[in-house]
Amino acid sequence: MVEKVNKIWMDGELIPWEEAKVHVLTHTLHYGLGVFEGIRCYVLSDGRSGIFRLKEHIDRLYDSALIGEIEIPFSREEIMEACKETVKVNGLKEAYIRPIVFIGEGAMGVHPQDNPIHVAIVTWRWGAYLGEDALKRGTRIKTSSYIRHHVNAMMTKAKICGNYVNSVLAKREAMRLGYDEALMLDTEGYVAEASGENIFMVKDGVIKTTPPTAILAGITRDSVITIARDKGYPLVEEKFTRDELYTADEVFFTGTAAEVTPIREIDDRKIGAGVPGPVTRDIQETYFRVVRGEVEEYRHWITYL
Ligand code: PPE
Repeated sequence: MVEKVNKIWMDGELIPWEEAKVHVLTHTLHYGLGVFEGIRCYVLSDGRSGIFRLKEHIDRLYDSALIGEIEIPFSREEIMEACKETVKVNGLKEAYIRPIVFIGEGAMGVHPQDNPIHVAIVTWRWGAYLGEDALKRGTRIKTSSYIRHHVNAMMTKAKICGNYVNSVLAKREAMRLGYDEALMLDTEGYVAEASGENIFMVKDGVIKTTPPTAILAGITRDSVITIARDKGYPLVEEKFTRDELYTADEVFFTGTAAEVTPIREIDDRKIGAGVPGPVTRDIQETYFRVVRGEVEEYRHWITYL
């Protein structure tokens, strides 16, 4: 359950949590065309709070809106300021920030005509996405019976609300079968991503991640690619299959919510020694130092509250 906070930003105003409601004829509720983001704000090691890669998330929100032909009635600066304001007004030092842009009530039918565009920003405390234990010991995943979207069926570069029906179905199936997360393949059968995370593998010292074609181009994915390359690890963006993952030395997830989560088992096969490997641990440890503002060279990724 999301822990309630005092205020939600809606259409330019901070309003009480209980009043942030929508009409049942909200177009997005019926047809799924809306766009959103997921951003984290961390307590930094100097005691201040900082939002990680706020600009990149807001830029992606606008890209998603462009892909979905939704015109956001606020400037990027206004939305960034509103994200900061919403965390502050709720007295949160650490938070998950969820901006959502949706089409309101007016016309029905798949053509949204000139229905109003609404923007809301919600903040709450959100701990480890796949659990604290998963961060330390690794998570267990299963190849899904659902495949990820074909690139011309859904726009995979956009974080569109309706895209997530596929994620919900896959996640439910994986959990019902006793796993923590779903590994999703693309329409050609190659590894794509998970219901809410990108995936990386390590084999013989080389890091591989899926090319950003049929996946959401994760901002954590980008941070990890940058960190890994700066550390001197060879890294390629290349297609790979599920059996290549089975025989990898290490596999891990990246995501704003999931951060860097090691994967210890895929389809009941242990990955490597069945515990987080040295490359995963190195990157995870650095990632947590980076988001807490401890690494000078990446401090420009942080927006101080
Ligand atoms: N793929 C998908 C499908 C996805 O939803 C996410 C984020 C990622 C990759 C990683 O992207 P990034 O956060 O930019 O590194 N998933 C968000 C929503 C999770 C949810 O359950 O809600 C998130 O991590 O915030």
